[in-house]
Amino acid sequence: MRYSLLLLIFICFSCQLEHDLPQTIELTENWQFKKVSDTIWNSATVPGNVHSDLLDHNLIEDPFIGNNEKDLQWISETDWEYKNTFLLDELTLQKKNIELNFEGLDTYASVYLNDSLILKANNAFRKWTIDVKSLLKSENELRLVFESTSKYEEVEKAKLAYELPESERIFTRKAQFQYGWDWGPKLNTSGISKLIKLVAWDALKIDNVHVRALHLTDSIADLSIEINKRSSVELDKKIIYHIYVNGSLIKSSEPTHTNDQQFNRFQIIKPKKWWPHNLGEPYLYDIKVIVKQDEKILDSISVKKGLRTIALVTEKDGIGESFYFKVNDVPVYAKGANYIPQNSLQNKVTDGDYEKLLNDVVDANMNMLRVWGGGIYENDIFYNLCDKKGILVWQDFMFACAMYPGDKDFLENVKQEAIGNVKRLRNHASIALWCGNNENSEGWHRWGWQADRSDAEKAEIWSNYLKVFDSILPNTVAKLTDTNYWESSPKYGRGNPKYKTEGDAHDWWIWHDGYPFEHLEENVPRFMSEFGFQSFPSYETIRYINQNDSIEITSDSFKNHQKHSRGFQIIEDYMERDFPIPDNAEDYVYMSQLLQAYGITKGIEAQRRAKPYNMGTLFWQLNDCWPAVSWSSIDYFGNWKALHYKVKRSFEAILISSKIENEVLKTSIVNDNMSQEQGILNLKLIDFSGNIIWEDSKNIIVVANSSAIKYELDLNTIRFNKNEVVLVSKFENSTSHFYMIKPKDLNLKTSEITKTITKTLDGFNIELTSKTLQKDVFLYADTKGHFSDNFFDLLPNESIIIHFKSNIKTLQDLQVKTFNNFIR
Ligand code: BMA
Repeated sequence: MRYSLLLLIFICFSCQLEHDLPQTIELTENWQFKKVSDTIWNSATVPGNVHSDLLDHNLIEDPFIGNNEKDLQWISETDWEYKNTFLLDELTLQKKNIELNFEGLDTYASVYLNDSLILKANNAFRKWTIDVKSLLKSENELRLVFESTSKYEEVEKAKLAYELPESERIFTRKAQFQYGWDWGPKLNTSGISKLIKLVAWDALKIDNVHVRALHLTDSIADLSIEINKRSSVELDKKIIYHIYVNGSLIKSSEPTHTNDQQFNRFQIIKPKKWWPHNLGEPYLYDIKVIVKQDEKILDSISVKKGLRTIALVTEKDGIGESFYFKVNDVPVYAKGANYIPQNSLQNKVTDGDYEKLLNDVVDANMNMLRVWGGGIYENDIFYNLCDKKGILVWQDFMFACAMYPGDKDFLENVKQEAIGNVKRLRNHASIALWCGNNENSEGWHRWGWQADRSDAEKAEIWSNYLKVFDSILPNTVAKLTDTNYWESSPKYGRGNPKYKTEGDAHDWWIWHDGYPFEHLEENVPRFMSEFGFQSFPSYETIRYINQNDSIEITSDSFKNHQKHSRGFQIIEDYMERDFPIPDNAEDYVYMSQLLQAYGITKGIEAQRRAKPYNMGTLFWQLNDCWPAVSWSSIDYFGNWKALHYKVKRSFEAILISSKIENEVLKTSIVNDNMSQEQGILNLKLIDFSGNIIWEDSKNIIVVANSSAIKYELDLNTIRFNKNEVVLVSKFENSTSHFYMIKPKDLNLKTSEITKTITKTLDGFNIELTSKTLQKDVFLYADTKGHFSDNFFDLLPNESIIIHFKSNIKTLQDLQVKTFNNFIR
């Protein structure tokens, strides 16, 4: 028999002190798995999932390559079994309390400890704690049987007299995108998705703390700390609570006997506030609670806490109702994107992946992400990084694009899921909003889901909706946090004219309904929580899908990575409107990325110009869960598409943004800073060889946190051809290039781009120059690396230096594309 290696983690902050701390053993080693119907066991990784385990043993092909996904559907229809054997020493066995914490089981799991059934789990979003003291021996076997979700879904479905939209996934509380989405594969996996911990303790254990800022000003922070603990026996001797802030003891409780929840208040004088990164420092305090009895430490807990106030402001006004976030009383314009799980097989996402993605978010001048409701409540590391980097999080509950059941068991399950996740996340300064669901309400009201149903049926389905989204979830959020709750995103579907005047909006007139991008300029809502457009991913990703060096985008296996039924055609239709259509795959990929960036930044700039009417824009979508053609700005392998580079510019704190209305050029300055800016606005109309056609400068004052038109020019007063010019505007460190007609109609010139490459410590500097304007210059290489800028314009006779960060010694395969080459 092989025994587990026991990983002992003692939470010990001072080894000189005597202690009786809870002991935690993570059961991560020596796991095995098999089909329930098989006899042969194979080693397994925990936390993990069955797809990853099968892949590790070469028992299946990589689901992310070609058409493999299709051949792997049997995995979800199979029951799987995991087991592990572990030893416990006498000291541990003698502890008064011993429990098993299952932090995540995906999904229908029967758990046996030494052949006794200890848990039947039915929610991948819940944590389960089971008292196992009486069952433990020195040698133990833990066995988990995961049954296919469809078995349970069939049973639940049969109980209803009607079919619910998006049945069957709605019956199972697990990541909904695993059933397939319009950007993701159908890989409904199962397994031990998070850690299993054995926790043994004698007198007392702290489960969690909740630190709240009751009152926060520049001079004082009044804080409360709620300590949720359990103690097994009447404490015969008194205990004392100590609170430390940044390592200094700031408060000790009176000695107490109590087993009740301890409620303490304390203060921080002249507190440093937490700010979103674009407005200040996202400062975090280190707050620690230590519980002692006679100088013996019983338990301790630490939290990193950002002190800020945050509120969603929804106030009736002359036009409708506002929708914006106030952080520390400052209205904050939200800039960012919608976030989906980073991998269909979550165990493949490393800490480094989280770090990289959130750095990419900060680099692109974003300050908010929406964790979308069809994925997962993210791991702690995600929120820790958002706290640390100053990224606000709009957190959906995990319900998307469907109507859900409302029976007693389902509701209770949802309630426990909400309590668990809200408690887990409520200390995070980054959490700005809890939102009930993604598009369920819009779907019910606008997607034909009510057709052919009796009034009674409709009433029942809607009342079940209200039970979850108008009762259980808001009540949980209100009871446990100070954070606002929003019932559904969007508030109104795009068929309702109010979508522009109230609440948040999803503008899918673009893409799904085929409206031209200009529609975004004419229709600005109060807060754009979704709008997007697809593009092809990087060459690296395409090669991976095809397992082929050439860029192939029409093969069957590649087409399987476009999950929107009309996706390819929609891209082509939009491209035809505004861009030339290249005749080879490599160029087509480039053009699709320019197209996506063109449309989305057009929307972002119109929305930012409309500040404060509009107070936020989150495009769909930041990232991918597998190699795909999708709406993402960063592809599965972490490569920035043109969109990510271009939103970085469109999200700068100071944005110069122009538009033409009735032949009048109107140049706005958007200022997201909290300070007033004063300086020279310089506008220059140049032709593509660099000749100045017109120029003007103006001293301007831009008030803090504002947007206003700062320059107007009647274009009829100047003689020029719109297809031969670019307007170059400068204010302080910001620059903008504004073209007056569609890219495909620009009369760009073809000329050489000269490049000089020099080695730097961490890569290369690439200096580029050209005699004529080069539009959307794209640098690429087969070697992995990151360009400091890309898809940029090179102005005539001006040199630009781009840094390529890479480990390689020589850069031999650098290639350049320019939009100029596509003008015929
Ligand atoms: C939005 C999202 C997703 C979807 C995307 C693109 O509505 O909420 O459901 O993937 O549109 O279609």
